[in-house]
This record gives sequence, structure tokens and C-alpha cells, in this order.
Amino acid sequence: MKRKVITALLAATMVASLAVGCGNKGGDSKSDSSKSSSSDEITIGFSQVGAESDWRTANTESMKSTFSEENGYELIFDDAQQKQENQLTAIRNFIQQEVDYIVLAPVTETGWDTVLQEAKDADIHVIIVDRMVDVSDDSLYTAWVGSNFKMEGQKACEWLNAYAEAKGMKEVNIAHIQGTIGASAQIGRTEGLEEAAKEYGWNIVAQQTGEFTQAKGQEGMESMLKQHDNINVVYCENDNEAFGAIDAIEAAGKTVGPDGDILVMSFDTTNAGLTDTLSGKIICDTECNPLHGPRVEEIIKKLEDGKDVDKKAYVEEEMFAYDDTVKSVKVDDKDYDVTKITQEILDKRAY
Ligand code: GYE
Repeated sequence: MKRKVITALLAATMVASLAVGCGNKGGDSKSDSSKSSSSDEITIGFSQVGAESDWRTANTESMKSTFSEENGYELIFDDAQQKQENQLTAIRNFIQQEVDYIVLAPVTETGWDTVLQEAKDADIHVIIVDRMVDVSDDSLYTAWVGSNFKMEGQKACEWLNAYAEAKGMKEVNIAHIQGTIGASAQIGRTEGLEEAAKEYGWNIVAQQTGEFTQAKGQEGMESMLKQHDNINVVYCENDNEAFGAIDAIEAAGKTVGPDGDILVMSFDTTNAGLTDTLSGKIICDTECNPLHGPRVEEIIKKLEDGKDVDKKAYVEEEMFAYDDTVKSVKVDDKDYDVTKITQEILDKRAY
């Protein structure tokens, strides 16, 4: 479904460049589809960060199942393998292919101005999903939907403060495994922790990126344990890093859990993350919801109907803990419930 009127000359140039574009799908990035849509389909180019975590897999699945052919879409999916340069190439290919919408899950916040200006010049709506972009001109994208990452960090830290008080922990010595540096999810969750550490007098003994992966989470934890013997809390910025950290802690002969040496905190609340919360290996897991497909579709439907859309929309999220020591937390004068995880809740978590 093309809405643009193109001159014959421009069309000829497009055909020529399309041939080039299809042959070269963005360096070492992976594209699932080339363009062959029937005329009433809505064509969407989705530039996904990668496949670094269970959260990401669920997010990709949500987008693919929403933007299916049955639902009237052609989805051109590109996996950027956590590299911004691959995302830039993917977006340029989408522009050449004259997609109706570009959906971008940006790996980091900065570096998007030029390519988004190119999309704007080509008259293509850009919808940002999950992490945010930091651009000088907000008109470079139409809408954003995702999580309040700073709030997630603040909620997790309020939980830790209340838990540490309830358990009479004299010192809080934190190993901090960060996400991909410069990604909104890292920036927000790190800010939440650093501000709380100042306020509550916690000691962040070491800080290292785990790039949101299990392998790097494990590596980071291994090296932190070698350098510091007083760690009693690990603040992982996603579940996969937590799985790696738990493996490293156990391999070093230490224990995790409410009665163990180290408390592991995490974000995402994937099925595997909540499984570890049920056993106490993860003591508290703060939700980050990946099911953005229907949310992006709602934005697109409104745009198709010529309606206004919200520039920014935050998703509501919950918190889960191993036990009910802390029943709720307060951030900015608002109370948030903490749910004690049960098998029943876990059974309902599909991803
Ligand atoms: O927490 C992590 C993923 O940007 C919210 O990215 C997302 C984060 C999520 O790799 O698991």
C-alpha cells in the first residue's frame, strides 16, 4: 500500500537502487524477507536490536505474530546483531524499499539524527519501540512505546532498601552488572541504582557491562568475585545476565538466595527468570514487558485512520519477589505492589 506519488525519474532510480538494496541486506545483519507485497498490505520494516536475551526473543515473536500476512502486513525483519551500524543499513534499505512504516528498536540512544532525517525526507513514519532515541528534533519520529527504565531501577532499589532493613543487613556491597552501555534500559536502571546507593549509603564495589547476555554476565561476575570477597548483592540489569552471574557464583563455591552468601536481583521477569525467583536464586525480579507487537499495531491503525497518536507511551509493569518480606514499594509518592511469586503465576508466563 503505497501512499507516495513518485516521479518517473525517481521511480527509475528507486528500481535501480532497490536491486542493489536487496542484494546487500546490511553487512552481516540478517533479513528474513524481501519485498513482494500485494497492494493492500501494509509494509513494515522492523529493525530489531538482536537476539541477546529471552526478553528480546519474546519481543521479536510478539512483533512477528502481530505483523503477519494473515493480519494484512508484510514484515521485513532485520536482526542487527547488537550493532548500530547494521541498524543504520537496515533503515536505509527500508527507505529504498519504500516501506509504509519503519519500526526501530534502537540498540543505543544516540546516533540516529541523520538516518531518521532520511526517513522523514522520504515521508515514512518511524515508530520507536522498547529503548528510546536521543535526537535533537522530536519530529524525527512519530511515536515511541516502551518502559520507564529509571522507574524500574527505582522500584528495584526501594525493594532492596526495605529488604535490607527488614533483614538487618549491616552492609550492602553491590556488584553491578550493566546492560549494553548507552541503551535506555541500561541508562535508566543504572541511574536508579546509583541514586539509591548515594541515598542509602550502599557500596557499589564493582561495575561492568554484561551486554544483556548470559555469557558476559557470567564473565563479569567471575572477575568481580576474584577481586572482591565482600559482595552480598548482585544487581543484574536483565535475567540473562542474572543466569550467568548465578552460574559464576556457584562455580566459585558461594551460594545465592535468601539464606545464601549473595542476593541476586534482576529485571525482565521472563519465565526462566521467574523460575529462579520461585527458588530464591533471584530474590527480586522487576518486570519489563516485551509484548510490544499489539501496541505498535494500535499506533499504526490510528495513523492509518488519520488519528492522532501519543508521542510517548509507557507500559505498566509489576514486581515479583521470592517472599513477601517487602509487600510494596513507594516511588515518587506512588505505591507499587510486590507480588510473592507462585507456581500459578509462573505457569501463566508464556515467555
Ligand atoms: O531488559 C533485555 C534486553 O531493552 C528492555 O534489552 C530491553 C532490554 C531487556 O536485552 O533483556
